[in-house]
Amino acid sequence: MRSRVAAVLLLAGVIGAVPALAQTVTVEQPWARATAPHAATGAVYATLTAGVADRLTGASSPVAAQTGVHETVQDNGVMRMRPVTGGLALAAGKKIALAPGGYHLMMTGLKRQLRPGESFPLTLSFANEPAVTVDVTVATAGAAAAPMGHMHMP
Ligand SMILES: [Cu+2]
Repeated sequence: MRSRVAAVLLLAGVIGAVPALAQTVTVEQPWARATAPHAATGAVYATLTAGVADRLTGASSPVAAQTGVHETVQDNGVMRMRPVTGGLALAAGKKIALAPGGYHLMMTGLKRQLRPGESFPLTLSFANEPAVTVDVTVATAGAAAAPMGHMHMP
């Protein structure tokens, strides 16, 4: 931590302004499942890679009152969701998948229906670096992965 602070101060001296903390997280293929009319909740999935160890602490979107980090766990054979307390750990350089059946961003208090093909903004917050806003693509209600049109083939 101390060396990071020193580096920031040094940089500030060099360019004469306080720089923003470095952005190292990339967010790939953010998508959500379509919802039924008047549904109160929705889930967002994506693949996150952080350049340095960090934590995904939460998110926000204009389409929902609240968004939190959740995980789906097996509890005596029953699938349950629970909040990830303290945020989701992101190891440096490792891809972390938020996907159906595992980690996801849970939107509660949905303000409108999410329809297939549309998109909406979502801002992800991290413990150690600036928030990132992405465009979330809405897939069909039963989709298991991101819509094909938005796949980034290597
Ligand atoms: Cu959930």
